[in-house]
Amino acid sequence: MIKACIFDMDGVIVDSAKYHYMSWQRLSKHLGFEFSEAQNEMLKGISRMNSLEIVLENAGISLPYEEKVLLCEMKNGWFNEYIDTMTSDEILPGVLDFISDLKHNNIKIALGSASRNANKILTKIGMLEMFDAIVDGTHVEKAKPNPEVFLLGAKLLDVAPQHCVVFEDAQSGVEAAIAGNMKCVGIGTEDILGKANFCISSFEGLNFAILQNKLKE
Ligand code: B16
Ligand code: MG
Repeated sequence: MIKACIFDMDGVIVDSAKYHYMSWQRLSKHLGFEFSEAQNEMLKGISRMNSLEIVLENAGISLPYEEKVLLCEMKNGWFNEYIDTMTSDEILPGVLDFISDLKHNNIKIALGSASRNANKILTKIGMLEMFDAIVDGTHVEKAKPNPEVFLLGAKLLDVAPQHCVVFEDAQSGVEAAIAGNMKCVGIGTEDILGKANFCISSFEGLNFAILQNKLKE
């Protein structure tokens, strides 16, 4: 029985991944190397510092922690310049209709994101007030695939994990949902998100009745 839905943010509610990509690219250029879209794929759902470590490792660079903190701040400054321009136009297709249908069915909703900028992004796109609970990178210590972010969301909603469905676009997020004993819908393709209960390419056409049926299959 589904009582709550927990949404990842980047790649599920809004495509902020393109701004992360532009910011990592700018940082790579600053450091004197190239950064490809394929490399950016590997950073989905990964925390800021862990992302930087992957970027540096790919370039064969090793730096002391203090310098990495400064680089994270630089990347985040650029990322914030980009997200300052965001509007509700950037909400991904079908998201608002699906959330509205969940609310009509008395399903609670939470955000479960690794981003420390989630509050600002949700404010920019006008969705901050829609969630019954918001858990982001400022509330948790352990990054996905650890289930902490989703378990805290379920706790704040006062719903047992087995009655929660997580919506995720990153492999680490799907693994986190499973580790938390929750159902999971992958936003993307099965080759990457195959561990999810099922995958969709977007929320367009999805409603609570279809969700329930698909999870019973
Ligand atoms: P920030 P999600 C994640 O958001 C992004 O997918 C990932 O690329 C980013 O590095 C991470 O948030 C941290 O973001 O730098 O804003 O704290 O998919 O978990 O909503
Ligand atoms: Mg994501």
